[in-house]
Amino acid sequence: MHTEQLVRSRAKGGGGAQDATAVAHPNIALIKYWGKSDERLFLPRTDSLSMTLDIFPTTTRVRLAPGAGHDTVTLNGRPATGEAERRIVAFLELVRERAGLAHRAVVDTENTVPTGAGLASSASGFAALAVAAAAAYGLGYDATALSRLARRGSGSASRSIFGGFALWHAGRAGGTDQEADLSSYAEPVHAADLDPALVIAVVNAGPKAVSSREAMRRTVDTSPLYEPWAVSSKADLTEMRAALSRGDLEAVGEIAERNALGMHATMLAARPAVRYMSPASLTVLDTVLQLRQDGTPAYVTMDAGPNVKVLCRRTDADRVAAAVRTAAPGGAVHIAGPGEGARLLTGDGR
Ligand code: 2P0
Repeated sequence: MHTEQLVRSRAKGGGGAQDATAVAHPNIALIKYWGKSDERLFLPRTDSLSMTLDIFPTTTRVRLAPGAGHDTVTLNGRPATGEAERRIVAFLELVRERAGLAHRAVVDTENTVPTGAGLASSASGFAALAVAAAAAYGLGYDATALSRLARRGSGSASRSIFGGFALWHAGRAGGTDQEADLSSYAEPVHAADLDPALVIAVVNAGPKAVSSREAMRRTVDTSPLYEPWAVSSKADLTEMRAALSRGDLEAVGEIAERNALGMHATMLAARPAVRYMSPASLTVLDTVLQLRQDGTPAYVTMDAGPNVKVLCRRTDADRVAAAVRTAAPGGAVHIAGPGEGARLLTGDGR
């Protein structure tokens, strides 16, 4: 019997916890996910690789509500509305279809990411929701199946199922939906003796002008630099895996920096251009270059926003954070290390 059929028959027997709470952390990609080959199934164009953080957890409780006519979703104590609510309800629909159960749910999410920190809360959010909802509805999924499920809420959430470093396989679009869906999931990657830190410089807490979903779509559709980046990202990943396995922080940083700046180049060449870098971002980039020239291994990565994440040794993190604070006063600076994967806190609501 196929795993998902097995799981479904178990759920029909009422094996779900009915009430489950899970926690997950954000992740920062060192090899970026930028562009989809299938928007409906959330299949990325390229493989990506990230570090899960040990700060800013999201905690999500899912309780089945037999007899309720709709899902009730609360984010940080307030009813979810608009796009956020729509995405969570669509995700619950997928879980219900898999479980063969029609019960609506009550979802409570507490996000500790400071507002506007520029860290996609969708990664920790959908990882925590996937783990809690799978337990509540009795799917009985292993970590790989949870990673595939989390991917359907937000691509980067597939990586937050795992702690430390995680590689998300792009998989193969085409074929049947089930074949395509099964082909794309994350898995942990071993990194030898790296002791890394990510110093997160929040230079602008305002909302972003273009969502990452729209920006990556526009880049794939219109940027002449997209395909060259996708090709070079493949080579970056191979080199990154080798650098991680030998614990070479300088190489990890160099590869991560060029991969991220290359991704931003693809967006700058999109029509119309998407530009997330601000003058304050460039100031932090200059500071990191200076740190490097002065002998501290420190490397930047940036996502779909102006904030800058600096990869360095944990022993250098306080010094790097101080330099960044001086260069970009007024913004918050956070220091993160490698964190744990998503996990269930309670499976039965007790
Ligand atoms: C990443 N980002 O690899 C890349 C780099 C932003 C820049 O994953 O459309 O919120 O929900 O799959 O996962 C942000 O995109 O997008 C992201 P969807 P997601 O971390």
